[in-house]
Amino acid sequence: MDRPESGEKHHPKLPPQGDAPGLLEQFLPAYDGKMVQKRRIPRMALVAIVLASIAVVALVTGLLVWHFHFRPGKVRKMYSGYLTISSHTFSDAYENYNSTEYKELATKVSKQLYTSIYKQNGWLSRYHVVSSVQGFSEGSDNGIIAYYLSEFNVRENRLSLVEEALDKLMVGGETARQSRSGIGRTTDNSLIIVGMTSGAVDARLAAKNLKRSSERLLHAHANQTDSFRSPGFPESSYPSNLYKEWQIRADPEHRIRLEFDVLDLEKDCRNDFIKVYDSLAPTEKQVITEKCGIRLPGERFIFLSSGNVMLVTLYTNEEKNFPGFRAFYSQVPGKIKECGGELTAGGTFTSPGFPSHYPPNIECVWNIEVPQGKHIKVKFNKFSIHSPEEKPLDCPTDYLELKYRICGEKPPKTVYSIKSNRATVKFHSDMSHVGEGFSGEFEAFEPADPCPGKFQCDNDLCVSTNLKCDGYNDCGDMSDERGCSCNDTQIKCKNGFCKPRFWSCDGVNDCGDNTDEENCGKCKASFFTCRNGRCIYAQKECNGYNDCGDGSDESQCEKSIVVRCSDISYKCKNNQCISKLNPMCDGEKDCEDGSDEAECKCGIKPYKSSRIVGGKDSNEGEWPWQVSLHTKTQGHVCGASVISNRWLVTAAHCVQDNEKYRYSEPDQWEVYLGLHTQSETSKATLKSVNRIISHPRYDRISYDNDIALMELDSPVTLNQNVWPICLPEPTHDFQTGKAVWITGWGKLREEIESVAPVLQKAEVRIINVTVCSRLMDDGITPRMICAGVLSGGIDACQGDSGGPMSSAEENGRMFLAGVVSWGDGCGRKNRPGVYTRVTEYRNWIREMTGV
Ligand SMILES: *[C@@H]1O[C@H](CO)[C@@H](O)[C@H](O)[C@H]1NC(C)=O
Ligand SMILES: *[C@@H]1O[C@H](CO)[C@@H](O)[C@H](O)[C@H]1NC(C)=O
Ligand SMILES: *[C@@H]1O[C@H](CO)[C@@H](O)[C@H](O)[C@H]1NC(C)=O
Ligand SMILES: *[C@@H]1O[C@H](CO)[C@@H](O)[C@H](O)[C@H]1NC(C)=O
Ligand SMILES: [Ca+2]
Repeated sequence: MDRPESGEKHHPKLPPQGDAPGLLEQFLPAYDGKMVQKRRIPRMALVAIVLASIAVVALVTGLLVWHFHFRPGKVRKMYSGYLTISSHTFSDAYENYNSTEYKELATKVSKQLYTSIYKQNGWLSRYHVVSSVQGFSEGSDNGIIAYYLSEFNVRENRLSLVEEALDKLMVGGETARQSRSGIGRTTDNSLIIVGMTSGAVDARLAAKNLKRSSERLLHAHANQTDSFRSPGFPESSYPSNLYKEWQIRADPEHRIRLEFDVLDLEKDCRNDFIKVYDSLAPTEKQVITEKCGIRLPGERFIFLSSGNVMLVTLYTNEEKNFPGFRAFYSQVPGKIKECGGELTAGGTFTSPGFPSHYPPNIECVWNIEVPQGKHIKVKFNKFSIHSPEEKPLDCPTDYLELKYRICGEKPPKTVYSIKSNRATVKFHSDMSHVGEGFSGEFEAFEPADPCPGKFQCDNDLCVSTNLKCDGYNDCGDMSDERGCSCNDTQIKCKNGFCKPRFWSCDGVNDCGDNTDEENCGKCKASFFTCRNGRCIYAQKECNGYNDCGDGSDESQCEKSIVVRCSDISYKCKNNQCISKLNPMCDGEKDCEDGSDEAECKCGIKPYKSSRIVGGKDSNEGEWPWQVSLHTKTQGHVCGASVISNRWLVTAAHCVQDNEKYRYSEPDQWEVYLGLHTQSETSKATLKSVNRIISHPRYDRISYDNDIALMELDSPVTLNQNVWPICLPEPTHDFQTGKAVWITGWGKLREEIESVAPVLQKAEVRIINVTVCSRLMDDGITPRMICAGVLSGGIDACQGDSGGPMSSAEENGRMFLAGVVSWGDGCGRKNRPGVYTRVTEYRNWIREMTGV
């Protein structure tokens, strides 16, 4: 049998950190706009007034009664936006909120906002509470842009009137910065306001119990990256009920580049979230993005502003606090080189700023021309353009215009062909909500033979002919899987598709018509299938009683209740067993003693990916538990996983002696932690091995118990590139059909030349054990787990023996589901890979290492 191959890369890089900027409580300048006018009252009128007063009191009393009983409640609403002021010239003093200039202008702006804008409209002045200035920035023509925040206390039934009135105030909308329509223009020394925008602020921010604080960062720098982080990060979780702002500025004619390397917030965006604005004020109209949860492998959280300011906010609620985030910012030139141009012959083009998210408010035009007589084909390897949920197809906000507007998410390798030798491609983004952008390739093709030597999909993609009828949707539109006759490694779906046999009975409907999931020994509908094969009424699942006999009906519940212990129920430190599926480190305290969440400093990718490379290469720092095991004479030979600062898990077959090499001896090995590219070992942490513990029952013939432990000679410092993966408890269930990741450089002892320079990754799916065993000639023991590659071409990836099979659980945390052992790994699509089932060795690992 072949040794398996698997691959994932990982390589961290820490950007330079700037000084943490000072924090200050921000006080809203209180401005009472109501002018008190004194008037002399003639004596004679007094009597009348007293009488009238009595009437008024009676009336008011009546009104108050009405008010308390019938009057609709008031709601606090915040609006914000900016004013463009042409009568002042920007200077650095306006950046410092302590300066006299700042304070004077801020007072003036708040005052004038009330007197010459809100007061012009009765609804607005009636409900206005206070307005404040959030900051100033450079406007065009030496002017100043003032960002404001206004609070209104509005009767509920008047909300729409206030909103309407505010909308009418808008001058110039998006183009307010250039607008000359002149509101509030006066002749005295008041400000000349030439433009205004206004929009609602996220209603959650109006919540009253928030601790509000803001941090005004100094300027971003051109060749320097500065950072900021959520309060307490990384030592402790962020506080509850927080609302915090960070203002970022850059020089005029520059943009701000913002990158989150760590983001670990509560999963539910209604509770905790960050927002990034293309403004200094938190107006919904200029939200670039809203994020919560965990940054997933390969997700790029890099954003660009349209102008020279940006605002980042963090909102948290009372419950469930998580580590938070860290972000880096710098300034980049305003002109983006990837925006438009003349393209000829063939090549690539990307959305502006790619691989950052594209900035708001930008338009780019490319003119493509290929030789006369040929046509143009554009293939997108990445396509993600924001489209509003309510109108996903019209692309009213952001779009790429080829033959027509396209937006939304398209699968990799989406192709558009243009029946002409010229094309104009236009990209447009509006003022809010951005996407990851696109990366496209274009080429000329002969209209008569669009796919020389290859199979042409219905969607115009060309794929290698041996991908036809292999059960994988290589075209993206299934056209390579139609009209096939299946061979004996495949199952024939009723709808005509062929699928690899190993996808049957894994709970995932691969055929599309469920053929592959029929006859799998499942109980009928309305019954629950126990792990021991018994069928019980579905209502008996999660009722607190062990109806199956093996506990499986009480082991996968959403809520945790204390149950009788069984082999498959999770046991807390206090020996109570609970009914929840995989409760360990899922972010919720399930055991009364909290032991399920006690040791969870594992399995997150704590840090940044600074270099984005296409295809199957990993990003740096994506798999910080991945280890490269070198021997002194052969270089890289096996993978391993970090499980603590002292211990690694690898495969037993990596540490067996043969005629030539003494792999079982610690002094043969060099351990590289935090390595990304094999040629850059100098950037990784090098350790020696103190001790190797191979599993005593490892079987060289069957590869049973293919697991070993390595102790480092000294503890490694955990950092963004070196971080332990979580070990699953024996009761942890990695369900059949679940997608997991394998990683490695793919070099095998036997084939030294085949090493992949950059850590590779591949998504694989867990295969039904019974099915796998049948396919692998009964070579599968209960201590093994099979997985097959999910997608990709023939050479999707290669892996290393001993490397991790990483499974992202509920809250994004990674668990070590398997150790790459044998089989075809992900090198070939039509054979499964076999992995050591780590849950079987949890107690052994604890005994040997204390981890
Ligand atoms: C503003 O004043 C406060 C208090 O006097 C001080 O702590 C802070 O550093 C000042 N900030 C700037 C940017 O000058
Ligand atoms: C930044 O670096 C580039 C090239 O390294 C250099 O040309 C430029 O002058 C630098 N800018 C600043 C502000 O130091
Ligand atoms: C069955 O078909 C697949 C996909 O075309 C191919 O890779 C495999 O080699 C075939 N197997 C046999 C036994 O012919
Ligand atoms: C695996 O497949 C067998 C039949 O091939 C079926 O009895 C069993 O329930 C399946 N297991 C799972 C976990 O789906
Ligand atoms: Ca838990």
